[in-house]
Amino acid sequence: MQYDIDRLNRQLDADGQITYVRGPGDLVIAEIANEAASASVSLYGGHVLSYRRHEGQPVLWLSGKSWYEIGKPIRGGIPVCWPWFGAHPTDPSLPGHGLARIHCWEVLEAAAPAPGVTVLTLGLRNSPETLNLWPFPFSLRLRVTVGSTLRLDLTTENPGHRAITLTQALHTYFAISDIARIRVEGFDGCPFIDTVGGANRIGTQQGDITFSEETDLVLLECPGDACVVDPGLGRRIRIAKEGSRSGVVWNPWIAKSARMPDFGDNEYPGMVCVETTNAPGDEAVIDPGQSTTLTAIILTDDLVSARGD
Ligand code: TA6
Repeated sequence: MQYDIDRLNRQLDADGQITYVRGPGDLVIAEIANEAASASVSLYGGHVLSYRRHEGQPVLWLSGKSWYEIGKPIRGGIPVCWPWFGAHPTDPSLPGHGLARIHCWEVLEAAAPAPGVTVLTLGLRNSPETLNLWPFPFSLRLRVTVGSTLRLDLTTENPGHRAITLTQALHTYFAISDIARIRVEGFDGCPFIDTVGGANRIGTQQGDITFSEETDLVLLECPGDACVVDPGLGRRIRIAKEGSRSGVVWNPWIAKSARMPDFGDNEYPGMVCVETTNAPGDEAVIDPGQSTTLTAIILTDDLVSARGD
């Protein structure tokens, strides 16, 4: 897709709160800044790359080794995994985590509805290329709301005559102080599938999730909020959601990091994924003419507790 940056900056700048620039790999990036926060969004992949409140620290993690190349996913930020999560259920030759994050999205709308709030809406529709990957017509919209919180609404409309079944994720990479010092709250008592090494071991989460090795958990029956508690950075990151009863918590640790060319060998301590999903077992089914929305709301607040954690 060719972008007319001058037109974008003239017509879709949200009253001057969005500037479109050419970034790494010549990808077009929407740089968002208002009185509350700043963010950046790659039009390739519909991919939120960064977010921070002015008084806060960066919330999202990006690999220093990420690709910025059409056809390859960006490593970090908030990849849009759609219309399947993980490997394709029947054809392993198809792109992992679906097609949305490796296609160029168009800018549908840009608005500044209130002080300290900027809304950027991106769209992706079926094309001959997507139909080769996934044989269904679709209209996908990602609404990114940047303010004192970061909100993503991923809406799929089914314009076709057949029901469609999605697995999907807002695959958020959070910036943390040290994977060995943080914990993830919100999944106590939830059934999980441990997918490390393809074992797919079933279990039930006991208490908070902490990390001492590669961790790759698909958690089910978890409609509530999750929270990354980071004593090192003195903050909590809360992840609220709508349209999801599942989640994924992932850190590649040492060996898997070394196997990923777009992930630095020593980067794993500084990130954790807490993903807002419709994972397998929590699929979204959309009847003809209907739509479904997956929402993630990210809030940060300072860590103040009697325990001093
Ligand atoms: O969400 C966890 C996961 O499915 C991991 O298994 C790991 O593969 C990660 O996603 C990253 O996948 P990617 O295709 O972006 O390398």
